[in-house]
Amino acid sequence: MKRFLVILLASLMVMSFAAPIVIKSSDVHPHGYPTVEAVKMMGRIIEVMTNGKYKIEVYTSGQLGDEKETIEQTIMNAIQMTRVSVAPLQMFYDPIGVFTMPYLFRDEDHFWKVLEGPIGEELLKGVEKIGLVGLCYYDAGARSFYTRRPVQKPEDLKGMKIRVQMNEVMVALMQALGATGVPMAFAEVYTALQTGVVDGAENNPPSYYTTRHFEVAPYYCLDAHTRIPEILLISKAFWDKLTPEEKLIFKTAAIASAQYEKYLWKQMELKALEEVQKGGAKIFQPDITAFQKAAQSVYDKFPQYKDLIKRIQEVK
Ligand code: GTR
Repeated sequence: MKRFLVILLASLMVMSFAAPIVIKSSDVHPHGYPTVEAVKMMGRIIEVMTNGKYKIEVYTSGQLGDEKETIEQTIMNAIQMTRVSVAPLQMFYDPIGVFTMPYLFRDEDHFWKVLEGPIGEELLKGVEKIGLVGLCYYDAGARSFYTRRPVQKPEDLKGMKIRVQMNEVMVALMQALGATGVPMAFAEVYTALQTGVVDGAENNPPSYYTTRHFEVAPYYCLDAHTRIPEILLISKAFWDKLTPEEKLIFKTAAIASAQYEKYLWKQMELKALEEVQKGGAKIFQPDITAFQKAAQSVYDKFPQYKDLIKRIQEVK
């Protein structure tokens, strides 16, 4: 009995005093942004449920690099997690690029039915081929143009240089609209807009607001051309070392964090639209069908997505 107690006490001490295994997680956004807060919340759940064995440290505002770089670091397990847009992930795993097609989803409800249904699951699973495990998707609303000069219809974009994410579909979309897509890291966009290296960019209201891009590109045309989800990725090399029970804890915590992110997102979206207007931005609600028509030719350029697109459209 005494021996048993000694062993029990000794193992309890190991559990509570062993240094936690630190999981480095990257995000290009600052503290307070929904994706960042969601990953922190996931970390708290994991810490409690594993008795402090794991601890997630979120490195914000692109401290660890841009999205392409942090995807590479996560594949190599130099960092363990990264939260990115699926747009730059297309370079590594092409099928997921289907989610960057313009006007792919009928509305928000359709978007979540696809992401949380078999197609979303299949593409999350697909990233295992490149050494990553997809934990969950996060909301990123819809992306729209913001420019230094007003844009109200597709023709207004003609000849403009528009910063895009590192993604082929976005470059093709700009071409279809008569503009030139300039792929560039997120952190460089403010200066590029300020100095006129680009005439505009495109993003959702929370990103437009927190980056303060509205100060240098004050015309926001809500054409909602894409609905590109965020994705939370963990290194497969790290994942494979977890026990089945730990994997379940991580997955459950990720799903909980996704629910939390969706809730934070809704609040942030409203706040962002209010704040950018207070800061001088002019919001324009265009005739979306004109943009939709102009974007149509992008579909011929990506025949590899034909089957997936058909399946996505069939989701009711
Ligand atoms: C944001 C997204 C980021 C990043 C950024 C960009 O909406 O949350 O992950 O992809 O857009 O445009 O680079």
